[in-house]
Amino acid sequence: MDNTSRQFFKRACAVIPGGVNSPVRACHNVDSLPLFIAKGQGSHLWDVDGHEYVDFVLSWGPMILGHAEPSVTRAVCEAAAHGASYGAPCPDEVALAEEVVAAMPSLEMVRMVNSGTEATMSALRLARAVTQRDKVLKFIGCYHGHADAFLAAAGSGLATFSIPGTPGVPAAVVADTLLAPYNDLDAVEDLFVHDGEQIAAVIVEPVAANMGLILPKPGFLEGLRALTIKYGSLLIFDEVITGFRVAYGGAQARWGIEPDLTTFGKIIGGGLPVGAFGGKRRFMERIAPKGDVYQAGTLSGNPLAMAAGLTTLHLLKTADYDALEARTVAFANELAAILAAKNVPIKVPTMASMFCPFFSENEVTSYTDAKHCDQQLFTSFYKQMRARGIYLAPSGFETGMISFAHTDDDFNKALEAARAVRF
Ligand code: KE4
Repeated sequence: MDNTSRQFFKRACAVIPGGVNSPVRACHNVDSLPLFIAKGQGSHLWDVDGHEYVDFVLSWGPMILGHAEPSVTRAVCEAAAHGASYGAPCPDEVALAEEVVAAMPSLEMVRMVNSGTEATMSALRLARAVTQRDKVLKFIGCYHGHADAFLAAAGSGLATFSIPGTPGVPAAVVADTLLAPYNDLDAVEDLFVHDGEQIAAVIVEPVAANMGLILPKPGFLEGLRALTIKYGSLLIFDEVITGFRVAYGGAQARWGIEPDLTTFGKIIGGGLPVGAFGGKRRFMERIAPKGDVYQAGTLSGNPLAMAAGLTTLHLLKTADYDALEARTVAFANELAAILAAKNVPIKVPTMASMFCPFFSENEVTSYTDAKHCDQQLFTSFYKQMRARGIYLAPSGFETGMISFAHTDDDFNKALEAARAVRF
């Protein structure tokens, strides 16, 4: 068993809340202890006990090229040899900003930050300043990082007001956060009819990946674009996961929709801490020091993270996303067939190189649907797959990720492990 992980976890729990630096890593949702990872290489991870795994988490998205990709590693090492951070502009932050802007027609400028949370927090502040409105509309089950305004839960009954989703968030802060079910355009229209003149922005995961993987219904994103234009609100696409994952140009390229602001994270840092938010010049030039909307960060644009992100995007620009998607679909379909043969309710939707095993009879189109999936079956599946060297996201409310480094052997090993699962 994972004795060394167990020992590390015991030590960690003495000095780190819950023994982890981000809650989902604690594996509470799957009644397991976290594995402490010693190294990653390509599509594989090794834990501190020497066990090898095929990795379908990929650090929750960033590692689309696989772990320790040689060019990315070399770029980071070379940058590190010149110093880790200057607190001053460096050439690579200009180059990375140019690459991100060039990737999406909706972008004219971006600001680098250090996480997706910072990106969405800053984008909301900008939207509120630009529109001089306070309310933000988000979708139940979508996650945009842990800034207070987004940690809202649905109020009781039919009330559209939100209540704090966690202690420490003042009710006043989420009073301006409106909630609607994902894929429910009628609910969004009702909120706009009622509050439209006060809504600064709608923020949405164009493909929801934080309640399992839920695709937008036909017309949903287009409807959000039309409503935000009609009422003078900004549309924020949170592409922290989908950016450079579902296409080089992100979900906005796949759906042909230009949001007003876009937030990024994960892939644009190549595994190092990077986030970004961007949009048209008329919006972004409101950001200090050009404009009057304050936003800052000591390590924003630091040379190491920029080198990792820039090298990653350079490699992705010529990568075959269609081939990766085809491999993902083939794997997910075979996985669904194997599990269905075990007489369990199973759906395995995909989007580009993302997949998600929902133990459900029905298609999952909202957080309510996702909550009705059988989490006990997921936990049993997770544990048996991990015991056979397959490293899945430790929650039925996360999404599986596939990299350009995954091989046929990796897929066959995962399918073989799934065949051996007993429910
Ligand atoms: P970070 O602050 O964790 O870099 O990004 C927040 C964020 C923003 N927007 C979306 C769509 C996101 O998915 C995230 C973070 N994703 C989760 C995994 N689903 C991070 C994993 C974790 O919290 O440890």
